[in-house]
Formats: sequence, structure tokens, C-alpha cells
Amino acid sequence: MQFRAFPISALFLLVIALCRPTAAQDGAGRVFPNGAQRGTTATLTFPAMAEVESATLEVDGAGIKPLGPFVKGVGKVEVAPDAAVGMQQVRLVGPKTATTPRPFLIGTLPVLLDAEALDKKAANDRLDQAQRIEKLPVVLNGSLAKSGDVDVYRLALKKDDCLVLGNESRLIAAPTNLGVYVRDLTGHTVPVTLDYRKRDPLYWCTIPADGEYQLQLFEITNNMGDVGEQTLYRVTVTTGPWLGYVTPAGGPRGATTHVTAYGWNLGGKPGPGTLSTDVAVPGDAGTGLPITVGGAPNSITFATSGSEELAEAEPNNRAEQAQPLPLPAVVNGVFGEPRDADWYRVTLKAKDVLVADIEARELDSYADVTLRVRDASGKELVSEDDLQNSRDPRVVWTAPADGAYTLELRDLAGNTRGGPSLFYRFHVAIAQSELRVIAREVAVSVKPGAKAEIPLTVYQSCLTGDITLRAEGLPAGITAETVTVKARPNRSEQTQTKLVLTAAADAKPGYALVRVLATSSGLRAAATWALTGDGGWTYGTGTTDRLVVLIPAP
Ligand SMILES: [Ca+2]
Ligand SMILES: [Ca+2]
Ligand SMILES: [Ca+2]
Ligand SMILES: [Ca+2]
Repeated sequence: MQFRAFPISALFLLVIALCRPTAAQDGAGRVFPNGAQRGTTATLTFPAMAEVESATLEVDGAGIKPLGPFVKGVGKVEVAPDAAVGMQQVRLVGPKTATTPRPFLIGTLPVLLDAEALDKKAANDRLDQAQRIEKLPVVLNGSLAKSGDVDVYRLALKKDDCLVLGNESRLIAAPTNLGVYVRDLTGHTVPVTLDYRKRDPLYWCTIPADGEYQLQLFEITNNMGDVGEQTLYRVTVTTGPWLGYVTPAGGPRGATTHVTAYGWNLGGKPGPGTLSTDVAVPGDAGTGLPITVGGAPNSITFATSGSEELAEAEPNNRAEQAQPLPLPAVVNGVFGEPRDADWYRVTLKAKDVLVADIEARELDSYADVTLRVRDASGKELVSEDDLQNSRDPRVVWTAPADGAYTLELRDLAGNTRGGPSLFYRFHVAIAQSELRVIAREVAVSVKPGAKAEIPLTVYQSCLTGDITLRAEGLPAGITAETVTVKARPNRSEQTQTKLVLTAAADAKPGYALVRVLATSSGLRAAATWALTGDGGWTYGTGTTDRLVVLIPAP
């Protein structure tokens, strides 16, 4: 599909239908509301813990303080006035079980909650039941919990306002395909433009005249008849700034990068637009830095690196125009127009292991990048697109002989589309060692005198030393033997393994937050868990590296 503004189309419905996961997974972490304004207190509800007399809130992050234990899944939290804006994870640990962690967004804006989500007898399905929005900007947080549910809100707008509905429903790990109508009070529809470049489509429109309007929120597919409390939404309603993306999409740590920001109502100009600004990345930043621009209430992730970074230099559409790259390097490029091909050249020695890695989809770029490696004669040696699981391509490949090799990048649908939203970051290096561990359970329960397993997947590239896995911070009475995974020099490999936990017969009930650490010749990685939502959705981008190990109460 092209990057342009489409109305809600059959094609879009087909695409989101195809995106539904096939395997049902645990959604026992659900929490409501899904965020709070900093400097306020909020009452959180975890439906999975409704039967539990007393449970403890655990937060991955700083600035959220529980005001006492949670009773029957409900408790209050205080969000500090200086809490960092962005995503944290919250979960509840009871005497026998723990919920999965869920994204929780701390913001600067007031939150208006769906009256139906708070009170089963309330309704906001029609204009005469509409909830009033007194002041913009505001965050609407609710659920489309019954078949055909519509949530109606009412507000005053001015002629030529650019109204933006910044949708973050999948960001909070909800399986929601949010649809929006903007109507005047007579029911006349204001044409709305849909930008579905990101996993959460954004809606915007220009208001035709001063007056009162209604916003009607609904689930586009009715989730194939499977709507419920999990069909949550979080939408920022604003006539002010909203950030889409920036290019370049990242920069080196310890340096300032000049970027162009793309969004809406930027710099006081209504509608889609751009803004130039600088992004300073601290030397100790992680691999992603949350940034915001021009007073927008939302943030995006700015990628960072420890390498030299270059800008793509057009024209580079043919082998003989290939841009030479030092090794290692990070190139920030874009498929700027239809049929854009971006060629690069590296010089390798025989047996050099080339690691070529694309970041595009991961950064919410619209580009679906393919990567080809060719020798000096033009013969194709490697081709990778990784379309199957919709991930960005990565090539680990050993050069057969000394010489120059070309790397050709294209957008899979590039014959019909091009533009700034089709950006990418291209990492190239020789024999870059890498160690990563993913865990598949986020809470493990061990009875006194019994054993339990933490299943792990270990990813390694070009390691020379064997990998040691161990658990740190186990509760008293629980032990785990270390596990060794053989190093595979000059190779990229994944290994399934597990840590076995053993509880002493007299281990006391309780829990601890445990980290699983992997080390190999100077590299260290903590196992992470991808956060999933109801129905196995993994749209929430958060991860956690803390596992609940629980000795259940008898
Ligand atoms: Ca509702
Ligand atoms: Ca409703
Ligand atoms: Ca290009
Ligand atoms: Ca090009």
C-alpha cells in the first residue's frame, strides 16, 4: 500500500483482519485505566485479581507509587509530578499468582474515562448520552466492550481547527481496530483522513465551522464478534501538536543530531507539517531514547548507536553509483520516490563475517525493506526480506573471497510508493558479537520441595566464549543451577534452553523479582519478556527483564 491518506477502505479492513494472531495467549494482565496524568492519583483495576483479598503492585519504572495493597484487584496509585512521560509496566502479585505486566502510559494531559468502563449501568452510545469534553487537549481512555458499542463524546470546535485523534490503543497492548466518526450535532459527517503508517491508525480532519461536534468511537471489525473488556482504546484529542516521526530516525550517542519532525499542528501551523529541530542523545543513553518535539504530548523512540553515522547520498540507484561504507557504520536512508533503489558498497576480506541489519518497521517506518548482497560481477549471493514474520531483514554472511561487494536495498512495495515515511537505518559491521536472551514465561510458581522451569531462547552472533546463564535475586529457599550454552564462532544461532528452579522443603511463601543474566566473554545480557496483551497481541512495545518467582501460599 502507498503512504497516502486513505479513507477507511475494504483493503484496510482486510489488512487488519490478516493481522489478527492465530494463537490465543494469556491476557491476564489487563488493567484499567491504561495510563494517568502525572501529578495525579488514579484508581487501577486488574480484573484477573478480582477474587484476591490482597495483592502487591509492582512497577517497572519510577514515579508510580501504590497507596497500599490492592484489594480484590483494585487499588490507588500516586503518579509523581516529575514522573517521566512515557511507558512503564505494571503488574499485580497475589499470594498464589501474578498477572503479566502491562503497558501503562504516563502523560501530561488530563484523562477522561469512558463512563461505561467505570459503571456497568452507564451508557454513552448516543448523542443525548454523550460525555462532554470541556477542554482540549484530553486523553480518552475506555473500552468498546459490547458488540456494536459506540462511545460518544461531545465538544466545541472552531472553523479551520485541525482536529487530531492520536490513537494509542495497540500501544497499550489492546487488540483494538479503532474507528472514528466526527459529526456535527445533526449527524452530518466531517470527512476524516486516516494515516495508518503506524500500527495505531491516526485520524485527523479540518473543522468546517464553529460549533458543537460529536466524536463516535467504535471497533471497525467488531473484532470478528469477539469484543469485550479487552477492546480498550486510548486516544488523545487535540487541536495542538502531535508527533508522527522524525528523520533521520536515530543518531550517535553523545552527539546532537539535526532532524526533521513530521506531524500535525507543528509550529503553530494547522494540519500536517514539519519542524526542524535538534535531538541531543546523552552518552549513556540506551538503544532507544524517547523524544518529543514541538510541545507534542506523545513521544516516539529515537534510535541510538555507538557507531559512526552517515546520511545516504543519492544518486545511488545503480551498482556503479553504490555509496562506499566504512565498517562499522550506520546509514540513515529513505526510499524517497517510487522505484528508489539504494546501493552501498563494502570491501571485505575472505572469511570476514558481514552483519547487515535493517531497522525500519521496528521504528514505525512504513518501509518493508529487502536486502541483496552481490559480488563485483553482479552475481546475487544473498537475498533477504523476512516478510513472513514482518520483521526487518538481517543478514549474517561470510565473504567467500577478498573483494568489493554491493548491498542493494529496496522497499518491497517500492514500485508504487516513496516518501519521507519510508525511512530506514542500515547497520553494517564485521563479525559483531551479539548476545540476547528471551524468556517465554513472565511468572513462575514453585511449591516447597518442588522444581519449576524458566524456558529461555538464547540468540548469539559471532561469540567466542561459551554463554553462562544464571538467575539473580531468587527468593530465600530457591536455587537454580547455572546453564552453559556453547559459543558458535562466526555464526548466528538460536538455542532453546531452560533454568531449573528448586525450592527447599521449608521454603516460605513469598516472591521476588528475578533477573536471568547471560554472560559471554565481556558481553552481558538480561533476559527480556515481550509484553503481550489479550489474544496474544504484542503491539505494546514494552519489555521487562524482571520475572516473578513465587512460592505460593498453602
Ligand atoms: Ca464503552
Ligand atoms: Ca458506549
Ligand atoms: Ca534513497
Ligand atoms: Ca536511491
